[in-house]
Amino acid sequence: MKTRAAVAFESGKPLEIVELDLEGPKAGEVLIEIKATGICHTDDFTLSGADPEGIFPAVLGHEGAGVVVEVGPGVTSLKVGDHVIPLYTPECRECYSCRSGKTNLCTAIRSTQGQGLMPDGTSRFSLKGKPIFHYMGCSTFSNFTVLPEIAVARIDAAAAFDKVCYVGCGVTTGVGAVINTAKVEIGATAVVFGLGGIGLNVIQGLRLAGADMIIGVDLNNDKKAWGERFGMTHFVNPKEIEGDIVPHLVNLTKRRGDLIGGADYTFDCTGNTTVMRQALEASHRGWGKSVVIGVAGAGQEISTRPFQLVTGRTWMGTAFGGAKGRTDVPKIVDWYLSGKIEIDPMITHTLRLEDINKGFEMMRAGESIRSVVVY
Ligand code: NAD
Ligand code: AHE
Ligand code: ZN
Repeated sequence: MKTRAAVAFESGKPLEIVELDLEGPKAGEVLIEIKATGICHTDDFTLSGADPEGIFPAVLGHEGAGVVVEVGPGVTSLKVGDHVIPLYTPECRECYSCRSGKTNLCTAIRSTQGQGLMPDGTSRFSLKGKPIFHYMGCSTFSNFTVLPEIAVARIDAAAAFDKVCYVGCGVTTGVGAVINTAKVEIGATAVVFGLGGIGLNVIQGLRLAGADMIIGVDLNNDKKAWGERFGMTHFVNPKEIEGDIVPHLVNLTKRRGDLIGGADYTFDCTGNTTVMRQALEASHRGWGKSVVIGVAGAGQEISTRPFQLVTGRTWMGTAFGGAKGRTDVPKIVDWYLSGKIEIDPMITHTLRLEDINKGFEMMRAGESIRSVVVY
């Protein structure tokens, strides 16, 4: 069949809208009509050429929602007409990692996924007979895409595609980082660095978990109102304070009777390795947990004095908010439907596929929180 897609032919170049050939689903796979897709900073990261796994030409996009239109042989858990969210972190429930119960990082198809291929080692997309690569196993910047059954979550059909597509990455990553990874408790203090599409979801996750003090840090003052909208209690622009940001935050989080200060939890949502260090060092001696969410480019490394860890801070990271996709994504969609979490106000722009490059530009300029493309 044919599918309209925004293709990344080369790193650093705008996406091009073309009609691709798409092979139907093979055994264990499903064909999905994507109805809407968000644009995440990670799509731009890969497009920029900074992703060690970046491979071109490819159909990017990993934050989608749609409908199953065909199932391949052997598919048992999905049927035509199901409303679904593609999962860049699948959940096979059979691999060693899934069975461990200790992680959401299913390993069943990770190696082919990282090579832009389906589990059988081939691509379903092509143009004039030449293969076009998949991306993060999802390729939601195509109107139709093929996914393995284990990488698809069935969701409530009452949920609007142009809103819950955001659960495919940003919402789950931010809220999940708080609940699944950091396991924040009622009354905690927290600092969130970077108030974009991920950071604001960390903030609403902290509100949901009952944190007392939620400090947002961003270089863009426009993000103050955004953070407050979802539960942020204090805002810091590092460019507008005297001196170093770390002692400033440590002092701000000092509670009565505490001689040293520091946040119980900190989250990096920038991908900047200097910020990651600041986040660790702003967490409390003895018990502070600092969660790396941001994705840093090829060759970049983090550093700190080991003493920071010797004195009881924990540096940790999270992918997809520690969520087990087929189990947790339907629940997060239900939280949205019941009003437990918000999505609509964060979707600042809704675009047609032809305008997808404008969505990237607005994200780079800090003008959008989430742009969603509808097909
Ligand atoms: P975004 O562009 O919407 O937001 C980034 C925010 O960080 C912006 O508000 C920007 O002003 C702010 N910022 C940039 N540099 C800063 C600095 N030095 N100090 C303070 N604030 C700064 O991006 P997003 O979609 O929210 O994604 C954020 C990061 O999370 C990206 O690196 C993305 O690749 C990553 N990500 C990771 C996962 C995961 O599973 N770990 C999932 C989704 C996204
Ligand atoms: N491919 C990159 C890393 C990119 C990365 O860290 N991806 C996150 C999801 S970001 C979503 O917006 C992730 O899930 N990672 C776990 C995994 O298995 O890919 C690199 O550095 O090679
Ligand atoms: Zn993402």
